[in-house]
Amino acid sequence: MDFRVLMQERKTLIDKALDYYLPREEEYPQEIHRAMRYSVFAGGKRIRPLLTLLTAEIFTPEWKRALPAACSLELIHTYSLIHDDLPAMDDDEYRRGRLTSHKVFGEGMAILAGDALLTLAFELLTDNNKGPSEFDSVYWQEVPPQTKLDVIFEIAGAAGVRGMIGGQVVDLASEGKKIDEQTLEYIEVHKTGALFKAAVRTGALLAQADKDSLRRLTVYSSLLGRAFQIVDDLLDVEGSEAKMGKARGADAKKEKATMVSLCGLAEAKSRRDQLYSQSIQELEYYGGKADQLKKITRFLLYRDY
Ligand code: GRG
Repeated sequence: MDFRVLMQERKTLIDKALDYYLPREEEYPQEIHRAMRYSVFAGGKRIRPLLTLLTAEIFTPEWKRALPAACSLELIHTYSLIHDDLPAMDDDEYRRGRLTSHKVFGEGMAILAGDALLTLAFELLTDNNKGPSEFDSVYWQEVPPQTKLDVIFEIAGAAGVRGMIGGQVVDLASEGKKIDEQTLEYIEVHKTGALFKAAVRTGALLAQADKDSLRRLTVYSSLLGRAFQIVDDLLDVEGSEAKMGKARGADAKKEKATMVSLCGLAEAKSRRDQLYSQSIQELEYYGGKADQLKKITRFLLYRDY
């Protein structure tokens, strides 16, 4: 199947599942449910859940079992963006071309919406709800309990202080300071890379991949996470403003240390290229079965938005 058609199909499935898992807007207290849905359905690319599904697809036709876990990663990602935009952190007014959560709902509600998305993610991962929906009955109940525990451990670690939060802490502490490349790498590997790694490993765990595959895919996703962050830095200098829905130059304005500001544009691109080919090499072992994962890797690292 054509890559773009497949991506759209998977994205539609992810959106339907997210809609099912999130509380209805009409449910009391409505304000928090509106805030949660406002940010989850704000035009995100769904990269992390797509990576989970495409990784599982290498190993099993039962890849839909990975859907609840894939969605939990998108909920955690959305929470991190809501909190990152707050005045106490990056203080951003716009994201994806729309007002940020605290600008629409107020700071208190934005904090709570982030908290609620994070906790809902773990509710999803532990849920044994035997409801009538395909999203309850098919996709999660058949996963062995030990695998569920492994996935919960994986995702909690990636979201926590040894993962994304750790990266955000060092990022916050580095504001306004000159940082070296090692510190920048720590920030990137943890702040951005941890969820990427968890997304891929979660797909592999749920598909019962063996230890060698887990090791190979851990290397692949670490390289992808690092390259993704470099691309994020490149887009802030050369991305399409129309497609990104935001102005370029935010990093320079905030005097943020990025791979571009530290090494220059040409070197940042050369590192992206190197990381790309190394990451693809890790997937060669799977031949055609990893074609879609290879294509999304190329798309993510060579896009202009
Ligand atoms: C507040 C605990 C806490 C953590 C925040 C991820 C993060 C940590 C902050 C986001 C800051 C940022 C812009 C990082 C660069 C890489 C990144 C995560 C970009 C956004 O991810 P995409 O492109 O976003 O997947 P969409 O909009 O497609 O969902």
